[in-house]
Amino acid sequence: MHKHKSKLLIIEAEKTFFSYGLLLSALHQTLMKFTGYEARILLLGLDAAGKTTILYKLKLHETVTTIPTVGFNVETVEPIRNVKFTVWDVGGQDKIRSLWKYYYQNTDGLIFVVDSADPERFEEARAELIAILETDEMRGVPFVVLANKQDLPGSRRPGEVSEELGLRKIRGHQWHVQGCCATTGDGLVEGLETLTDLVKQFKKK
Ligand SMILES: Nc1nc2c(ncn2[C@@H]2O[C@H](COP(=O)(O)OP(=O)(O)O)[C@@H](O)[C@H]2O)c(=O)[nH]1
Ligand SMILES: [Mg+2]
Repeated sequence: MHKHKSKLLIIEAEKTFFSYGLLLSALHQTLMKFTGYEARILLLGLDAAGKTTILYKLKLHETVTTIPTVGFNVETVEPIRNVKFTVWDVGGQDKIRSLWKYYYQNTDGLIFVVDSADPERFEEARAELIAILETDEMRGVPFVVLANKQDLPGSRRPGEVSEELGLRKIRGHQWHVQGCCATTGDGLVEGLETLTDLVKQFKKK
């Protein structure tokens, strides 16, 4: 009986290791599609949406440089040469909003993370996303909304998150909604893959 149990445990551990390895190699393959040119990706969302968890899950934290700017922390990550992710919390920071423009420049793609289990903040998230997309520097930039925390009971499905954010009314940007769970990694590579394709189309223009 005991023997049986420990064997199960090992199989379980291997499975976790295996899928984690797969996640990282899939991420690497996705990012490698960018080689040959520079790609600048913004990873934004309200506080507690799951941005830092995503960086850790994708093992992007090892290269994080935190730039403490007056009022907000900017994290910059370069997982492979010439591919740069810049991360900060958006929301309720009107006084420092003018500083963000500097980071918006030359952006090729946006990942906007939403906590799908917190519908009370959908409206705030929607307003922030619209404000970001409306700045001149972000004109035409494609984006992927990560409808995060799909594992939590009561979390809204990607379609509903899309509806609440009014994505269909947004003009001039290619977009996609991807359900995900940052703690397990489910959906993260799929979301990045879609963004990669959208960015490549955008850059061709
Ligand atoms: N259940 C669940 N919790 C999550 C998920 N992603 C993030 N969290 C939790 O949500 C909280 C905020 O996450 P964090 O990454 O710090 O958000 P940030 O402020 O956007 O960087 C933390 O307690 C995370 O563990 C998820 O997919 N599922
Ligand atoms: Mg964070």
